[in-house]
Formats: sequence, structure tokens, C-alpha cells
Amino acid sequence: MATYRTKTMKKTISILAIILIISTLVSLAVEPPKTAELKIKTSAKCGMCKKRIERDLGVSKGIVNSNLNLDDKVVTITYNTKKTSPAKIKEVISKIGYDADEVVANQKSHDALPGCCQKSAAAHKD
Ligand SMILES: [Cu+2]
Repeated sequence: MATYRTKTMKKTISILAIILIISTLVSLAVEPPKTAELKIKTSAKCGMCKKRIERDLGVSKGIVNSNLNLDDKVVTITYNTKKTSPAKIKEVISKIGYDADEVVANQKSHDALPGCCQKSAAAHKD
């Protein structure tokens, strides 16, 4: 009788373990990717601005990838939606010293940029 009970328990435990493993695998497979893409218009002027913005975004929480197009000054950002948000990202760009859509550049950071990178500078690429 005792052996029978032990066997049944072992069976129950292994069935429960299998159910647990399967449900974990299913939930992992169903989870949608946590990244989204975002385009932000900036006040970047040149290649230095591009490098500066991409570098600083690169070390910011939740940013997976960023690429600034110098033709239209739009930075395309891939970010982790669980770790950051469009509002936070715009705030980061403002703190680097650049306008980010409706968020105006942090004045102190902007004024600390090289002259050719400031908003009053004439348009140029390098
Ligand atoms: Cu610049």
C-alpha cells in the first residue's frame, strides 16, 4: 500500500512538473516583443551632434538602438517599452542639449555645446 501511494505521489509530482514546464514555455512564446520604434525630430546640426546624440542615447536606460539622419535631423530609436517611454527619451535628448519634438532643449546643456552645434549655427553637415 505504501509503495502504491509513493508511486502515485511521484506520478502526480512529475505530471505537475511537466504542466509547469509547458505553461512556462507557452507563456514565453506568447509574450510579444517589448520593443517599439520612435522617430523624434531634433535640432541636430552636424556629424558631431549625431555622434553625441547616438552615444548618449546608447547609454540610456531602455534604448536598444538609435540612428540620426542628418538630412532631416530625425532620430529613429528602438526602445524597450518596459524600461522607458517616448516622454523619457525626449527628456534625455533635451538634456543632451537638443530639441526633441515639442520638448525644448535644456538651456544649460545647449549652451555648453560647441558653437557649430547650437541652434543659432548655420546649417551644415560636418
Ligand atoms: Cu554638431
